[in-house]
Amino acid sequence: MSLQEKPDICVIGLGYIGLPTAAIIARSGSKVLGVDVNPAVVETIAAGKIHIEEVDLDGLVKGVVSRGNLRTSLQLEPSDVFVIAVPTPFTEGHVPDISYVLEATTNVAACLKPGDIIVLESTSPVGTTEKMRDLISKLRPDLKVPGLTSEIPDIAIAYCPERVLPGKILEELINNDRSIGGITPRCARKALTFYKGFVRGECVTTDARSAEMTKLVENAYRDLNIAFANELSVIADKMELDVWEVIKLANRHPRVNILQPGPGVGGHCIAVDPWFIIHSAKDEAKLIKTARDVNDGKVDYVSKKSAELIAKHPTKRVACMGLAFKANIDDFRESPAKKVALDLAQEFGAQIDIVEPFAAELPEEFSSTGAKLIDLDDAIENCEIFINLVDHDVFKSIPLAERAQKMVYDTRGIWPDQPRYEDQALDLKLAS
Ligand code: SAJ
Repeated sequence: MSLQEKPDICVIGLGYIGLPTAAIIARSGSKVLGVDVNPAVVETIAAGKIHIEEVDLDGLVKGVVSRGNLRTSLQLEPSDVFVIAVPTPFTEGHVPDISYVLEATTNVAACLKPGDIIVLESTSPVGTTEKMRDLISKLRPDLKVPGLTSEIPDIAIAYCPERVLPGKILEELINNDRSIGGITPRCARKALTFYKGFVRGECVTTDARSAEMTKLVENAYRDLNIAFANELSVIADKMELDVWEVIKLANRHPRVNILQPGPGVGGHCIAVDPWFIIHSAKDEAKLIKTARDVNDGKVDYVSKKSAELIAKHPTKRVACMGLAFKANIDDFRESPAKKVALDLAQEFGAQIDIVEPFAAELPEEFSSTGAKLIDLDDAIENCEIFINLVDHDVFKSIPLAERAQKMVYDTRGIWPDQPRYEDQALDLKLAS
């Protein structure tokens, strides 16, 4: 695509969702313009490279950029479809912040022409798509907008949340079913035609508000189920039971499927989205709020329990295993593992070593703590206490023979055959 050629589709926001989406659409043959406010992101992608880690994304982006199907810019250009995939964080007091969505909408409004389709993919509080519509109507009184005209509207506006799992984004972008919520049924039909161009999963149409709530509900559902597992793990500790064994056995029931406990819930979705529901229905969202509290509380619980173990052994070197918010990715945002490791590094300084195969260096926050990033073999050779925080495959594959003598606090249950450190201490005492 030459610089002058009009794009078919503009994707606004080139992050974990926007970039893979832009690349997949470009692969299907459309001319895509990816737009981002960050010049470094725009330049990196223009050079056929990527600024995030995601399976197979590098090759895909390189291919579509070199074929001229994806180019990038800081500025929007007129096109037929606008896909908005910008962040929707929350502010102080867990209040949803949709300012990036409204800013993107303002920019889109300036480019619109009759026949265009605008789709919001960002996770958003219920009512956001209608707010976009109202903003467009205000900025472009020349256009007939859906829901506010008795005639056939000039444009279509819809909400279609992404539901892809980091680490499997490309696969899930194509194969997952999609909910497409139109401001009107006509809007939903228009957006459906667009998504059918690159999605293999079933695309189900609905209204915009239901689609917005569906996305929030999906992540709140998972948060709640993880909270159940995390609460069980704390109860099991108190009752001196092995939570992994209990869950494994309970899951043999045909209608029971308990998730896995861990050091808390991280990432920028599951720990965030339930707050959008709580914000809209504070008095009613009791379970959802409790789940958030349980999962956030688990991080502090793990920090405290780890600190107690380390304090008992002031001369032993400690390996904190992992910083990522979940297995096999390099994403440390809102990571419970990083929070625990930082708590321990701040309290115990140079006694703490960190093993994170997905990091080239420790995040900035660790700089004054004295903790060091070491490799796995160094940890196996020199550390006596292991605090397992992330279930990376490379950690799971360490054979028992290489770790049998370690004291382990395994918050992810990655080494089911590991002697529990209380028993191990007892065994060692009996043996001596
Ligand atoms: N976790 C546990 N125990 C489990 C499962 C997960 O402790 O049994 C933890 C993880 O370690 C991580 C956090 O929960 O810290 C979230 O991880 P995740 O794999 O459950 O989800 P995300 O945040 O990577 O992606 C979620 C997905 N939502 C659902 O599964 C309902 C994904 O499909 C969404 O697209 C994504 O949020 C999003 O963007 O909203």
